[in-house]
This record gives sequence, C-alpha cells and structure tokens, in this order.
Amino acid sequence: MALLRFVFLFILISFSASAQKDYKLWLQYHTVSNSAIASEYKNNSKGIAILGNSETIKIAEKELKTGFWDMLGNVPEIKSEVKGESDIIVGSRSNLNSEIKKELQSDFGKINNEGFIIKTISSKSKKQIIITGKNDVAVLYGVFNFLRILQTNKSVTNLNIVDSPRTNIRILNHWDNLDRTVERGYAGFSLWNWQKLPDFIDQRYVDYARANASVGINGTVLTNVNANALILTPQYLEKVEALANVFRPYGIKVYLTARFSAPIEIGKLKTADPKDSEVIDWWKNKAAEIYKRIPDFGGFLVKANSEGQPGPQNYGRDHVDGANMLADAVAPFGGVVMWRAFVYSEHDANDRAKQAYAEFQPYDGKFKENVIVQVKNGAIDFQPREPFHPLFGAMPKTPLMMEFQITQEYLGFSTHLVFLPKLFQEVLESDTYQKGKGSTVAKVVDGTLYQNKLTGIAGVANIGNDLNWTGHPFAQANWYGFGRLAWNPYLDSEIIADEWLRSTFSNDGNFIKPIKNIMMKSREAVVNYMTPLGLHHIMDTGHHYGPGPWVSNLSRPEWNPTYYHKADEKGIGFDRSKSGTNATAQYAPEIEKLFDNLETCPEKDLLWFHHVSWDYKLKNGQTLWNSLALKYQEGVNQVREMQDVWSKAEKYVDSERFKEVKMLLEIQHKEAKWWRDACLLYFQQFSGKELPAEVERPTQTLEYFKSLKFPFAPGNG
Ligand code: GCV
Repeated sequence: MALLRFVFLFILISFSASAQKDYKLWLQYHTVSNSAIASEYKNNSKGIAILGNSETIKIAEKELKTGFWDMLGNVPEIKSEVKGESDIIVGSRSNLNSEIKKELQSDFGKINNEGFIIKTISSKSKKQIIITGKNDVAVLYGVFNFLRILQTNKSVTNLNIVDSPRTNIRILNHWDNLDRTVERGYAGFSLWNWQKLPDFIDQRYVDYARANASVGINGTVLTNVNANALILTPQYLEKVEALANVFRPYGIKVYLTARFSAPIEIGKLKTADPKDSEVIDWWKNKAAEIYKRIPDFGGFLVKANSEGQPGPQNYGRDHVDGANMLADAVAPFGGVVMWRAFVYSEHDANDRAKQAYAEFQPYDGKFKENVIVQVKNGAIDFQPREPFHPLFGAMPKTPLMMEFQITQEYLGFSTHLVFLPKLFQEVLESDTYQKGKGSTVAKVVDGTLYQNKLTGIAGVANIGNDLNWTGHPFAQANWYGFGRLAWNPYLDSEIIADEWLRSTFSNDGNFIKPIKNIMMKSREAVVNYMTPLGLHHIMDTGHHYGPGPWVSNLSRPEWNPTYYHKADEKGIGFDRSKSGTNATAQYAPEIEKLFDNLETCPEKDLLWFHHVSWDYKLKNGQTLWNSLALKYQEGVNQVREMQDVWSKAEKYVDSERFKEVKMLLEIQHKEAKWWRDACLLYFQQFSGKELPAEVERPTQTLEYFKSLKFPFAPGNG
C-alpha cells in the first residue's frame, strides 16, 4: 500500500513538473551550463542594487530573483540603494546616481521612452552591469533582456546593449467572445473569465502579462473584432478595469473593440450615424466613462462594414467619418483608433484582392492624427503565402499598422508545426518600391519611410486556456516571435528560433541545430502541402480546416475556393495581370511590372497573379502540372523530415513535450497527405495528366475526400 502511494505521488509530481514546463513558455530559466557565467555569479556575488519601489520595479526584482535562483542556484543579495559594490544596478534614470547618469548620458540620448540600456561600466576597481531606461517599464524590458542573455548562454562580460522598440503599439488582438469561445482559436477557451471578473483574478492574467512583457508586447485588445457592444456597458467595464489593473505594471495597455452600432444597442439611440450629434456625444461620454476607470486605456479597434459588421456606410458615411468620430472621442485622453482595412463586399464584383486598396487608398491624409489603419499582411486573408498587401507604402500620409495572424486559421490550426516568424519576416522584408528601392514593408510599419509618428504591429493571438497556452508547444514560438518582431521588425527569424529554442528547451547545440532547421523549413512545408506556387484560399468552408478546392456552392462568390484557383482544362490560377483583373496595377511600377509578366513573376506567387497553362514550363524545366504535384509531395516529405528529426530529440526534451510534439507531427503528416491527395485528385480532373513517378499515389478517392465533414471543428465563429 505504502509503495502504491509512493508510486502515485511520484507520477503526480512528475506529471505536474512537466505540465508546468509547458506552462512556463520561454521563461524556463534552466540551470546555466556556461561555466564562465555560472562562476561569475555563483561565488562572487556582490549583490544587486534595485532602485525604486514601483510595482513594476518589484516585478523586475522578483524576476531577477527567480531567474538567478533557477539558473544559478542562488539569489544574490538585493540592496535598495547603491552602497558599496554591487554586481548589477537596476533602476530608471531618475534613480541612478549622477556618476552613472553621466557615464550613460549619450546612451540615454539614443533610446526612446521604452528603450533600455544594459551596460558594463568600470569605475575604480569594480565592474558593474547597469540595467536602466527612462522609466520603470523600460527597466523591466532591460531585466528580461538581461535574463535572456543568461538563458541563451551568452557572455555577460562587457555588455553594451542600447535598444529601443521600433514601433509604438505592439499589440495582441484577441478574437475572444464574451461567452469565452475564441473565433479562430485552437487552444481552448478565452483566458478572460468574465463571469468571475472583477473579483476573481486568475493567476493566468498575471502570467500572461509577464510573458508579454518579456518580449515587449505593450497592448492587448481583449475582445473579438466581430464585436459585442456589451463590453462597453458598466457591468463589463468594471471587469475590463480589473484586467487593466493587472496588466499596467507590466507596461500593457488595454484596448477594446468598438461595435459601431453600440449607441443603438446599449445606448438606446435610434441611429449610430457618425455625423449625428447625439451619437457623437454618446461616444464622447463613453470614452470619458472608460478613461475614468482606466486612465491609460489604449483606445478602440474597429472592424466596420466588413463581413456583416455595422459601420458608417450603413448611414451613407465612409470609413473616414467613422474613424474620425471615434478618434475625437478618445483624443482628449490620448487614445487611438485602430481602424481595420479588411473590407470586401458581396455587392462588389471586383476581384476581392483589390477591394481594400480601392476603398482605402483614396482616404490617404484624411484621417485624424490618432487614427492608424490596420492592414492585414496580404490582400486576401492570412493565407500560407500572400504577396504583401498593396496598401503598404501606398498611403504616405496615413499611419498604417501591420496585422499578422498568430493563430493558425489557414495554417493547420494548433495541430501543425509552422514557425510563423519566417512568414512575418518575408512580408516585412518585401520591397514596396513606393519611395524607390528599399521601401520595405518594415519601413512603412516602423514609420521611417514616411516619418509617421504613430506606428504599430498587431498579432491575432493564438492564446487560450489550454495548459500550454497555445495548443501546440511550438506555437508558443509564434507568440514569442511575434513579440520580438513587433519590437524589432528587422530581426532575423532564425535568431528568434534560436533564442526561443534555447529559452524553452535546451542550449545543447546537438538539439538546437537540427530543430532550428526544421522550424525554419516548416513554413515552406505548409505552403507546399496546402497552397504551392501561389494557390490560395482553397480550404474547406467556414472552419477552413482541410482542403476544399471543389467548394463552389457558397452564396458569396469570393467565399468559394473555385473563385480563387479557377482551374479549368486550360490551366490554373487567378489572372490578376493586365489581361485579368489588373490587381498588379495597385503596386508601384517596378513591382507591377515584375508581377504582371508571367516570365518575371516569382514562381512562389505565380498562380496568385496568373492563370497558367498546365503545360507551361517552370524554371526547373518541368511542366506546371508536374511542378505542382512535386510541390505537394515535397511538403509531405518535409513533414516526414520533421518527424525524423524530432524522433532524435528525445534525450533533450522532457517526455511530455516530446510525446506531444511527436503525436502532433503524426497528425500533421496525415493531414499533409490528405491535402496532397485531395488537391491533386481534384486538379487532375482538369489537367487530365498522370502524376509524376515521384508522387505517391492517393489511397482514397476524390469522392471520399469530398464527403468529409467537420461540423464541430474549433474556432468557427
Ligand atoms: C474575426 C477572416 C476570418 C474571420 C475573421 C475575419 C477578420 O474572414 O475567417 O473569422 O473575423 O477574417 O479578420 O475580420
């Protein structure tokens, strides 16, 4: 009996230990194996001086203590003033002594309000590391960065890091509904327990804020863009206030989605016309009410006149009227309005890819100063690959912010291992040519191309109440990577993968090298087995899970996959060149020319811009049909390689995460084959050609694939 109890206890402890690992994200703080670092702090500690006593500074102190304890096995003495010698001094500029301030004067000149300095300075006989910034949140960012240096086994001697975020708003967009379902959410239910708020503060709210602060995310939109006006009622604002209080010391502002018809739905007005004086007053009062509770409230995010959401056009007004009215309401309090450009209409027969540009570009320069237009990375909808959205660079007088999707609506949900920073980097590096060569999307987003003051990057969150936050252990890397790129849109995704793997799993080079390699290839793999060569939006209806290239019966033409691939006996692809919808003309002339010509169009985007004959020869000398089939096969092979590499990682990873990833890769493999077989069988009806020998033969019929139904697939709003 005693033995049984012991075994049970042992199982329980080891289960919760590895469950905790999943929960701890990239803040594992493994024991440091770099002996130089270890000995520097282990034996010789002269303590850490922590200056200031704000809540934020207390968080920084706690983080350092946790980090030192977990990584080095000791907690250095914490001092509250600079007396005698200390190894590290942590505090904002105003708390530093004049000697150190003078030493760092020029560095302070280089950072913005959220930037930090981590610097080793030698004075007299001692060497000290100073972690500082212009305010306490900046100091907290510095502390997290310092701990990352330890976590990733980098040297801490002679540090000289002077770093600032390149964008102002680094924000998660939660598509969370008030009933706790999450639109396009694949990691459980919403973190926000509205029923128990404001009185019950779940520890997860704190841990969420901590994780975000560790990568520099400074904003969160709590609610779905398909908005519910109830969030703006006092009953809910009290709950929002409670969350804002938790997030504030971590430097995170709360934002809400504003349902445009809220004045009618909760304000009992007859209209929501943005030019109506009662409506204008209603929003002004609402803003004042919110700011009374939450003085640092960030502002509103709005999806208007898009996919059935109400908006100014319901009253014969336009997006500018709507955005500016809301902007006036929050302006006295320093708030902003993030107005989404994700619009397309069932009444517009024009190519859906052209509609957002056609509607928004003429508004350039017409928005108020505190409006920023939020644009998805591509012109359709978060596909595995899209050319950059033509609005980037095309609105010089309007701040534009990037909207990425971290949740994997069209990328295998939280079942597939897809390292998204690679996708994000591809978009950010794209050259728009709008102000000559080098006018990259990153420069539009960080405001340097047109000197915009208001800048931002949003990511549709992949977070839910699953034990490991994101469903797939590797999907944590997408949250992490989003934060790192929002801070610095020029960061290489390989560096992000490296940091994340080291902080999350292990610093062992034998683990890092192969696993980083599969992460880096994983995005191309999903493109290959879902939508190679520029195909897009051929997912099944509604839930977007699995292939559905045959779907053609939906009421709106542009919801049907057949609208996008246009496969017929002659070939496949959407002609967006001059001979087609002329969407290419929305780009700068250099890019227009490149995309417009079948010969120069990058092959990865070929079927996005051209309807191409099945016999057309690609650069590899193969016909389009063969190339398409080979790409699908390559995608499957790449997943096999991922499985193979992961199977050798067992000794570096705790058994729970090892098994989770192994099982998920098995599903990914199964689904990659499903995609390949279903799409090739379907397209083969048009090409009428045999599969090349290298492509494995489908084991099911097209009819079988068409018959698959998933009425309860998650995340379908
Ligand atoms: C929140 C796509 C998604 C919708 C989403 C919409 C948007 O259409 O499928 O779930 O709605 O984008 O970004 O507004």
